[in-house]
Amino acid sequence: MKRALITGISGQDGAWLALHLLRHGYEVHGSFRRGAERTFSRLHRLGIADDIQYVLLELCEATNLVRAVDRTAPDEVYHLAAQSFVGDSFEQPAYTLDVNATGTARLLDAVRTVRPDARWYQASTSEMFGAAGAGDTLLDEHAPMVPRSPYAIAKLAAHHMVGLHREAYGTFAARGILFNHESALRGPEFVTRKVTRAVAAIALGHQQVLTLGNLEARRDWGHAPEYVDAMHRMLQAERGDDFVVATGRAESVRTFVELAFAAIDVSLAWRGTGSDTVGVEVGTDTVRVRIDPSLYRPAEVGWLRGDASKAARLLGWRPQVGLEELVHRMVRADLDELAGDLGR
Ligand code: NAP
Ligand code: F7E
Repeated sequence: MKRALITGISGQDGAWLALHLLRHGYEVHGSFRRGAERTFSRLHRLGIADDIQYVLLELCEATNLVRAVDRTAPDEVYHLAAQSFVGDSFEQPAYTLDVNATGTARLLDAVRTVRPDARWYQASTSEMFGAAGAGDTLLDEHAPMVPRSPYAIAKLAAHHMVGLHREAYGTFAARGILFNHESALRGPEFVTRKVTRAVAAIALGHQQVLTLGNLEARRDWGHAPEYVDAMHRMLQAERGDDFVVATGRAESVRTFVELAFAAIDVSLAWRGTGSDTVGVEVGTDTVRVRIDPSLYRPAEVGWLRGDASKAARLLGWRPQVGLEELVHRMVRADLDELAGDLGR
């Protein structure tokens, strides 16, 4: 039986990956940190909270990392833990660097010291491409990296540090450059879940309007459970390598919003421009979407679209669930969750 250590088990990907590895017969150890989300609601929702062995792990502290790796003795380390919200990284740049970049360096060193043969998965990100995505450039593993946020800069530093361990110490290290992936377990601060929750609340009459930032940003949104499968495949390959994981289709936040409202049979008509834009429910005069410029980012990544043909060729990985289906599932799940909460 293989043993996996997943850092960040309480997050969206941690939960989906734990489910995937349990189904593949793994002994799964999941890290959590003191004082954070202790109920593991996502793991409970997937019905696997009692199947995980938990280990305390804080990336900002070095010695506890050595103990965590020693106690869990993993064959595979999936390093997912991070300050993952780009917006907050502008408010907390040094903290984000500490957790995402220095924290990764600390954990790499702990693994090299205690468990040098363990395989490493690095949660790298399309945000590292940043400005290079402009003009609908199709981004693959060789595209330039021009980060535009403290989050992306920290992740790029970690990406390089993992590459260095591969080269300098012969570590089996895979770097997954994952584009945005979403699900009903997505954190509510990210735009997709913010939209689908609000749309569900509007459908149930508990919210009137959804307030957003930049509607024009385009993202390549995929289905999270498929993306954790790609992570696993990367660590079963013959050697550690880099892979873009994406759908190849980018749509705007505006389009995502339209699809979400369509899932509750509401059509939107857009009026105004820039921060004066409003989305009005067709057939009524009710404003359903408005803009709050305070939600604009100090520097924005306008366009990200990925080319996952290497993952298809070498890992046999291909995206399955399309955007319309993804949005529909997320709205449906939020309707169920909200209706359940109201029933309690
Ligand atoms: P998430 O839901 O925000 O989960 C992040 C996890 O990291 C949580 O378990 C969190 O614990 C933990 N964590 C945060 N700070 C920590 C610290 N100082 N020490 C230890 N643990 C800490 O993120 P996700 O969407 O699952 O993403 C997983 C990883 O993939 C992240 O590294 C993210 O940057 C990267 N990524 C995500 C996407 C995407 O579209 N989802 C795309 C590319 C890359 P708490 O519950 O205690 O906060
Ligand atoms: O923003 C725009 C916002 O916060 C997407 C993380 O998982 O994926 C994620 O990062 C876009 C941006 O995700 C709102 O300006 C408009 O252009 O959902 P997001 P993200 O920044 O793309 C990457 C791949 C990661 O690696 C990250 O860890 O939507 N946007 N209005 C908004 N975004 C938010 N959050 N809230 C709004 O109201």
